[in-house]
Amino acid sequence: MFIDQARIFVKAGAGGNGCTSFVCSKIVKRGKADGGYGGDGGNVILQASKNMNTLLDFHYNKHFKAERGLHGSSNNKTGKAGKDLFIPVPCGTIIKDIETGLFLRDLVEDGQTLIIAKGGKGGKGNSKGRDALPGGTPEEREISLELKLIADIGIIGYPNAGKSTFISSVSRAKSKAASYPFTTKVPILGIVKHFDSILTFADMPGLIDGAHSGKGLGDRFLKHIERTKMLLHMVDISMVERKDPYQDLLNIDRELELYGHEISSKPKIIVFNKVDTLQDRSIIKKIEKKLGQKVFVISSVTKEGIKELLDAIFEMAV
Ligand SMILES: Nc1nc2c(ncn2[C@@H]2O[C@H](COP(=O)(O)OP(=O)(O)OP(=O)(O)O)[C@@H](O)[C@H]2O)c(=O)[nH]1
Ligand SMILES: [Mg+2]
Repeated sequence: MFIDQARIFVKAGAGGNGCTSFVCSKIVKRGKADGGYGGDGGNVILQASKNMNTLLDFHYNKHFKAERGLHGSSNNKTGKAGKDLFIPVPCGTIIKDIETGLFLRDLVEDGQTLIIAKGGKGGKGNSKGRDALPGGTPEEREISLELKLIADIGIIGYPNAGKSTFISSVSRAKSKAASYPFTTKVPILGIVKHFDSILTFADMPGLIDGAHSGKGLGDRFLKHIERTKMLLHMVDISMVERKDPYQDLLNIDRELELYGHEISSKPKIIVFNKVDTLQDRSIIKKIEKKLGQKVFVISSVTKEGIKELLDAIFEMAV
């Protein structure tokens, strides 16, 4: 399941207490102070990982706690520090503090980290000629995680246009394709290699009229194309006798514009899919003329036009 929002509680480890101890012998009852320091508590650290693509885990597991530091002991022995707790999150996770509403960080690159709760410092022992101190208090906070996918190309269009068939034909992504609308329920990422270059494509659930205001969960999905460099707008040309592809393009463009967040100003390639079903292709020229823009004509089934399309996408986006 793809989940793109979560709330979690994080608590770092407490610092270990400093120790009060004196060297004793048969003669000297209370000799030199030798109480060791307490160990530092472990931090809680969020770390972006390219191996994760959903926040689903955080719906089952909401509480995270790092190890505490151990107390100091006699003979100047420092307590063992608590281990840091690393929490992997998908690349593209935006972190906010719930209490203050403050934006904390956007973890984008694989391996990037954020210390989200600092462990308490270990307390000083009495060995330095002063009283021992207790361990420091660890930080704790409630945070929200919001995933906005990181992909180069967003594949958008009405349901059933052939978006998933296309991504499955050019990448190893297994995006279910079927002859009914709304087959794709969550964005699916696919890595496409073309000659020596690599781009990540996001196969989006189909958009419908009113998507910008939440129809068909459109607004939830549109946010995942906010960070793409470019859009690939796919239209089902086999429907030409029943549906006007030109109007389809305008309708979806309008949704992008109404959604905002500058997604309508992204560079866009228009693709007419399912050309294998057309007897008469003259309609394509007519629509191109109306649009004043070149459209790419492909068949994800026969692979016609796919190479030319990838050439153009990679030329524009790499
Ligand atoms: N003839 C033909 N059929 C195609 C082509 N591409 C896709 N299809 C068919 O069109 C139907 C819809 O394909 P999908 O890839 O599921 O479409 P989608 O745009 O991902 O649909 P949603 O996930 O519902 O938005 C399936 O039955 C595909 O087999 C094509 O190039 N030619
Ligand atoms: Mg699909």
